[in-house]
Amino acid sequence: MEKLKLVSHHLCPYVQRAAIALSEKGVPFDREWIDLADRPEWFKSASPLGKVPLLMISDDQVSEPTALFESAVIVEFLEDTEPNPLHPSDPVERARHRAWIEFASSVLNGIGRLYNAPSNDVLDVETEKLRGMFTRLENDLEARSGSSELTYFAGDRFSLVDAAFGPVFRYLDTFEKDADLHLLNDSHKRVLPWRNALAARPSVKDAIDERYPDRLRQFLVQKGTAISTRIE
Ligand SMILES: N[C@@H](CCC(=O)N[C@@H](CS)C(=O)NCC(=O)O)C(=O)O
Repeated sequence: MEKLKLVSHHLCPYVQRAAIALSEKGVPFDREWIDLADRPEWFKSASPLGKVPLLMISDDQVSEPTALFESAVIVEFLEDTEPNPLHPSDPVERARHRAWIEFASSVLNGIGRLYNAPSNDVLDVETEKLRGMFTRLENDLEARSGSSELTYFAGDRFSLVDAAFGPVFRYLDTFEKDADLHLLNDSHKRVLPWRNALAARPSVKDAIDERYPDRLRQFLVQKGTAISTRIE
């Protein structure tokens, strides 16, 4: 039988996407955590871009495992091979979901720029840009849902868009609690309950270990950037 191993880093949101998809599909998998600051040789040869996640697929004990790289490719592979679809069946809807997953990646890039901001002025600019992105998301949710409630991005059914945004919203917990930095406000009427629903979803909770909040806090403190000075 095929064995799957997800090569992971404790803070990586793209690793979390793959872990969430595996868990939602009920697929058993092992994890191997690596230190990106001290990459093992086997990882350097297995990962063409030097990045996590990797999904290692072993058919038997004899041949070398196949290493899939890029989270989007990994989750699409799981869609192709495993039960419990996380994409809609309608092609237009499916394409729209893929586009919002790209949007989630752009938000992650914005989060990277935010925590790397060297000064408070740049931090303010990046904060405003991210608020604008969450407002764009809010407007899309509002346009699609009308007066009905959406639990997840597409309603009651958990999708890969949710797997992409669960790790995005997780950053906000630390930004709010440790740096008093708020990217969402009361105008995000649909984004806020969606964020709460994702935080309560077992697959999203289990995508990290219990030391994640401390590790992220430590990572932000060690950055030595504007956000570091906001964390005591
Ligand atoms: N497009 C990639 C992004 C993955 C990525 O950026 N991984 C980061 C950690 S979150 C990484 O491995 N960085 C190491 C590096 O860039 O050298 C994906 O979706 O898998």
